[in-house]
Amino acid sequence: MRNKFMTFGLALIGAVVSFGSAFAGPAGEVRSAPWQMWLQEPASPTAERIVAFNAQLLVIETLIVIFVLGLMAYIAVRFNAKRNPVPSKTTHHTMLEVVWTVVPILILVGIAVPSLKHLYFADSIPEADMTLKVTGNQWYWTYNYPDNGDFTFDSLMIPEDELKAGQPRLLTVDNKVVLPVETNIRLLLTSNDVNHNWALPSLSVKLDTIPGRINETWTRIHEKYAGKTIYGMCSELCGVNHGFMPIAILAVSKEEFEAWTKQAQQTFASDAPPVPMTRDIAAIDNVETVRVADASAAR
Ligand SMILES: [Cu+2]
Repeated sequence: MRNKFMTFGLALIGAVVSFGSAFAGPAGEVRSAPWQMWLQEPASPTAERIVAFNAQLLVIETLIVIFVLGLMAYIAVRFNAKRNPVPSKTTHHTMLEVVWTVVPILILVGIAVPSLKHLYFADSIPEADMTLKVTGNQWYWTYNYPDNGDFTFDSLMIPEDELKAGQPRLLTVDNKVVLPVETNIRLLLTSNDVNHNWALPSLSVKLDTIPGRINETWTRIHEKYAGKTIYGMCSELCGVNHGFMPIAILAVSKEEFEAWTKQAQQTFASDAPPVPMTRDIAAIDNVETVRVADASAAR
C-alpha cells in the first residue's frame, strides 16, 4: 500500500516536471517561455533542490485538497436536511479537536524540516573556487572578478531599437557575466545607490544588493549549461528604470573561462585610478573616526 502511494507520488512529480520542461526557453537560453507553467529549469544544485521540494509540496497540497473536498462532499450528502432531519446536538469532541490540531502541526513540521535544510544549503557556501562581486547601480550592474585578474566591467541593457534578430527584449545586455560551469562561485552582492536585487530563477539565487552592506551567497552552474545564457533581472523596486536592468550570465567551460579572463583583463583594463567600491567604505571610515575621537575624549 505504502509502495503504491510512493509510486503514485513519484509519478505525479515526474508528470508535472516533464510537463513543465516542455515550456523551457529557446535553445541556448535559460529563461521563461510564453505560457510557461512550471518553474524555470534548474541549473544549480540549489535550484534542483527547490524545484524538487516544490513538487513534493504540490503532492502534499493535492492530497489535503482531495481529503477536505471529500469530507465536505460526504457531509453535504450524508448530513443534509433531507437525509438527516434530526441533527446531533454535539458541540465538543475532545479527541477530534486534539486530532485536527495535532495532525496539521505534524504536517507543517514535516514541511518545515526539509524546508530549513534547503535554506541552509542555499545559504552556506561550500569551498569556493572563485568569487564574483556584483554591484547594483541605478540602473545597471557592475561585475568584478577579484580572483581572476581583478577586472571590473558594467553590464547595461540593450534598448529595444538596437536589438539584433533573436535577441530577447528587456533581457539582452552589452556585457554578459561569463561564469564557468561546475565551479563553486562565491557571490558578493552590494549596491552603489539604492537597494537592488540580483535574481536568477534558474539558479535559485535571489538576494538584495544593499548600499553599505555585502550579502553573500553561492552558486554552481551544471555542466550541461555550458554555452547557454541564463537570464535574470533586478527584483527589488529600485526606481524608474527598475525594469531595465536585466542579468545575463553566459555559462562556459572552465577552459573557455580561463581564456575569457585573459582577454577580459585587456578589454576592461583602465588607467583610471580605482573608483571607491561602495559607500560602505566611507561609512566604515566614519565609524572608525568617531571611535577614535571617543577614545581620545575618554582619556
Ligand atoms: Cu535595480
